[in-house]
Amino acid sequence: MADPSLHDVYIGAGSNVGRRIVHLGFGIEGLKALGEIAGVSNVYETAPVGYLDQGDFLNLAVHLRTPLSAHELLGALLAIEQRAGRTREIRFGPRTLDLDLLLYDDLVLDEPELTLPHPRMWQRAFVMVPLADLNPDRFAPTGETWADLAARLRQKDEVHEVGRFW
Ligand code: PH2
Ligand code: MG
Ligand code: MG
Repeated sequence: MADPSLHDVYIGAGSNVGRRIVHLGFGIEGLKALGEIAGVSNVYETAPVGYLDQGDFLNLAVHLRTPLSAHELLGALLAIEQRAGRTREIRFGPRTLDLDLLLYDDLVLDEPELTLPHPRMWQRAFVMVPLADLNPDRFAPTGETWADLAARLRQKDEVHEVGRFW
C-alpha cells in the first residue's frame, strides 16, 4: 500500500532547447532524489503553445510520492531547472527544462508563487496526454476522465508519441 506520510504529486516536464531528451532525463534523475517515482509517462513531441516562435517540445509527466511540502517541492523543482541551465527570458518561451507542479494531493492554492491545481493544465494537450498515461480513470474538473479529456484536447493540439524512455 502507498505510504500515507508521502504526498501524491504529478509533475509536467518539458524541453525545447538543445538535447531535449537528455534534459528530460536530467529532470527525472533530479526527481528521484525527492521521493519515490510511481510512474513516468511516454514521451510526446508537441507543437509550442502560447508563444509560437520556438521549437517543438518534448513533454512527459511524472507521478511522484514525496515527503516534501508543496513549497519545498516547488523550490526543489526550480533548483533542478537551474542545474539544467534554465534561463527565464520570454514568458512561455524556449527552455532547456521546465518542471511544473500540476497536482499536490487534493490541495487547492492560489498564491503568487504557486497555484494548485496548475491553472492551465486542463486546457493543454501537452499536459493532459502524458497525464492520462499515468492515471486514465481519474476525473478532471470538466467531468471527463483524464483519458477522455486528453483525447478531446488532442483533436486541436499537435501531440505525437515518441516512445517510452523511462
Ligand atoms: N510550455 C510552456 C509554453 N508552451 N508548449 C508545449 N508544447 N509544451 C510545453 O511544455 C510548453 C508549451 C510554458 O511552460
Ligand atoms: Mg510550463
Ligand atoms: Mg514552469
